[in-house]
Amino acid sequence: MRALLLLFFLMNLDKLLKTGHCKETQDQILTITPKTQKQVDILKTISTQYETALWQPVSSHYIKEETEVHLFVPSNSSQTVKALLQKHGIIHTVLLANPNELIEMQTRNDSTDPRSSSNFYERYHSLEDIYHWINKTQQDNPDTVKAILIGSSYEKRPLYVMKLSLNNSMNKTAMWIDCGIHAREWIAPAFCLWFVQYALSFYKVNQEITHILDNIDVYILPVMNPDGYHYTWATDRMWRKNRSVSKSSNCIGVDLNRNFDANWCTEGASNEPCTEIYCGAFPESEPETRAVADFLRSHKDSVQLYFSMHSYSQMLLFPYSCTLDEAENHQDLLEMVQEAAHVIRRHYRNTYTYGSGAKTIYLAPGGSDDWAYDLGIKYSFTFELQDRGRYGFLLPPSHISRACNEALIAVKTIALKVIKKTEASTSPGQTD
Ligand code: 0X9
Ligand code: ZN
Repeated sequence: MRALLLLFFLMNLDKLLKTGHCKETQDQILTITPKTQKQVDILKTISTQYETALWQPVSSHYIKEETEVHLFVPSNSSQTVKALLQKHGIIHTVLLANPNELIEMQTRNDSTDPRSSSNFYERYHSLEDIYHWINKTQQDNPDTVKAILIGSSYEKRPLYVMKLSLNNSMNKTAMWIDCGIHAREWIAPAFCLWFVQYALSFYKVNQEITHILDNIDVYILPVMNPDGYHYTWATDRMWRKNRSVSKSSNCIGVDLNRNFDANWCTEGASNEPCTEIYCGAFPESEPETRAVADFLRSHKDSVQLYFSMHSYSQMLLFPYSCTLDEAENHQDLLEMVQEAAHVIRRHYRNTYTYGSGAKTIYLAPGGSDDWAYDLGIKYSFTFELQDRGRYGFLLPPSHISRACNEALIAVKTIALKVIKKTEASTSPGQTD
């Protein structure tokens, strides 16, 4: 009988581990708040020497006392990591006990023909589906939507910018929105799709978007880091950087938001290819960065407003992130994000913090928003969308609609303010 029981146990061990009835063997996200410098150092060691992925902050450089750390711990390092934490008296709680279920939930719905479904925009989509959607959106709206190929990624995937031009009036200025610089921040590409759909459906219906689109053309890059995004669907949901191969190391990927030419690779970035904030070999070394920078350089006379969409932590940021110095129009930018945050609070009862990047989160040089600002796009913003750390990067599809609507209302608020400010001084726009 005993032998039979043992046999049954062994036969089902694999199932038991996978279903999580044995908790220790599941992937988990832990919340840890280090209380002393010693605990900070131990956490830095754990997050760099053991198989884990930092969710918050993005790199061990930023770990400090009394500040919450979110750490993804895969099942195979769970015991070791927890033993180390315990040994050093570091208290942890489990933020997410079931990340694999959430990941499954996020990808499950991408059925063979998701484009026909009514809630297409309330789901996450694979890169292939997003390419298909770009194409279809252009075909369905030949007079108003144009897909412009601005370059290709390291692995030679196309980078398409969608130009929305709803009104043919002359001398229009433009705004730019990019999504998905960081691969694992899936809510960002979902926002770009949401925005396009909203603009096309509510032009001449909603007064605010009509006024915006009557005055501004919109350039939208739905996935700035297609290689990384594809990799998060195929191999590693936690991947952040692009997928370029380094000449000097076996580690893969450059943080595209450290690769722009804005105090490149100074404090807050790293020249070590194995870190999450690797700045690359030189500014604009990455084809994705180069394509965006080239496009914006050649459209800088018309583009007046720049948005870059990220997650998570609910923040509305503006330059600078690469220095503690204030931007020349700091007060204007502050008023804009302040009003946007108020509007979000009023409509959605949700709290967004705001301010210049360096003072609100951390010094982070080489970012697209700072670079765009220095190019002359004086209204430049980075949004960190939902949530504040309940699900982190694994925001369930049921939250997409709220997350996108609140970001949308913030974009609209800022765009309307920019139109007001620049009404008197519009310059001729480009034709492409
Ligand atoms: O660190 C970043 O690149 C952004 N945060 S994230 O968690 N999405 O990685 C913040 C970017 C703020 N702007 C600049 N650093 N320029
Ligand atoms: Zn990001």
